[in-house]
Amino acid sequence: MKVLVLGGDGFCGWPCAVNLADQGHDVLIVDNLSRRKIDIDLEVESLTPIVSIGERLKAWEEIGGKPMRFVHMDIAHEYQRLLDLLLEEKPDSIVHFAEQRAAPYSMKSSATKRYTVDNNVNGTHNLLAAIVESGQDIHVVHLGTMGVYGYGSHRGATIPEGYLKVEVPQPDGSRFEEEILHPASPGSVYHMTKTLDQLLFLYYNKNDKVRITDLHQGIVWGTNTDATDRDPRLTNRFDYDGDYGTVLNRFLMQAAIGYPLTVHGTGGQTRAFIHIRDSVRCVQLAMENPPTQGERVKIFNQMTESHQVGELAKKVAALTGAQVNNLPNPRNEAVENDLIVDNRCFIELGLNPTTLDDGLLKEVVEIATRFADRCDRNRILCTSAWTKTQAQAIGTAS
Ligand code: NAD
Ligand code: USQ
Repeated sequence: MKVLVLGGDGFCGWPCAVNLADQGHDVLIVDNLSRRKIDIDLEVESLTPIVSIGERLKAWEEIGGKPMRFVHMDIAHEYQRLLDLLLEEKPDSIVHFAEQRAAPYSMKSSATKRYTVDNNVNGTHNLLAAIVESGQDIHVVHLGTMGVYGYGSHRGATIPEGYLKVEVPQPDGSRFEEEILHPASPGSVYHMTKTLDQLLFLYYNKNDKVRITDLHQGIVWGTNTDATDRDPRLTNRFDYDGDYGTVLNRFLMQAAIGYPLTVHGTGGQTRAFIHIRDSVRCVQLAMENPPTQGERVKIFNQMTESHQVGELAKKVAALTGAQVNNLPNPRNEAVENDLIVDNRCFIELGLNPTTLDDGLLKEVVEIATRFADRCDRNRILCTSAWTKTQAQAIGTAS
């Protein structure tokens, strides 16, 4: 298949693009390199040294990988170029990773809130409008988030794959059944943009029959895949800082450098997780199993297991001897939540889940240890507060 990978220079996008090329697909990466620019603005760097996109592609070809191409483009603000690209390339599928993805970054200031909404909502809408204007039948595989369902109480109910069956009571006492999009309950401006994406998909699928698969992905951990391990120049990025680092990779990296594990509050939040190797495999499975013409948006829960953050910290501490530090929570989130998730769609498509095992956890600690001298310890704490109350709690209120 010919596939455009939007955001193919990022943490999930790069190993995904490499995997699709490795599977014989014809891959064109589109990225505006905004993630690298945000690192410059924040004065942090990936813990792993990453080479430029040009060097990445050269390295991939040099080791015999099927060549990939790259187009530097901002999909949120270069509509005509995006449309022209679709008309010229006529892709079968487009995998869409190209969004600002960090909740703490989205909550830093009005400027980052507005940037996140503008970038994410415009980018997704431009893509859908361009597909319709191009007159082509292109399958969109979008990376959404488990966070659209929210992290409050689900009262022990299993979270379905996108759609919820509801019974609607009528004034005359009768009832009817309907299947609706699961109610959205975003926990940050970033997560809110993903709930807005869902409505854009619902509309363009209903009105224009655009074929869409929306992957509600959990927190991705790990760094490399078998393919990105083949040459040091293919190494994936490893975010550890308080804005972009995600919880499990942060704990593993903190353990590696002897920094007490930064558990927010009691650590009672439960989240869904998936290893980068499974993330890459899921995207491939979704792309190779598109919905049929006229089928509603396919929604998959792209996660393999759920864990409470505090329990994860204990597990990492037991494995490495790290200390655990319970810090005031900078986020406006429930003290604890339940999270039972239906992920049958991917299992039925043949996913064999990689679960949290000591070997894989140690592998991340080893990578972090190797690059420990690249870590700026001053950038580890999460300083982005959700509200004034949270800012006071963490001591950053002005
Ligand atoms: P990332 O920031 O590492 O990668 C995103 C890439 O998109 C970057 O290379 C960036 O430069 C590019 N990009 C952003 N806006 C763009 C624009 N307007 N035009 C062109 N390129 C643009 O993020 P990631 O961790 O790889 O996440 C990728 C996607 O997966 C995101 O949509 C995110 O919401 C989703 N996701 C990530 C995780 C995770 O744990 N990392 C979990 C669930 C879902
Ligand atoms: N947390 C800590 N200590 C830390 C960092 C985080 O206790 O040092 C806690 C947070 O308070 C939160 C949980 O860990 O309760 C998860 O935080 P996170 O930063 O790992 O994940 P999140 O903000 O939810 O965002 C990440 C990705 C995002 C993706 C989302 C999937 O950055 O792109 O959409 O995971 S999900 O969490 O399933 O919504």
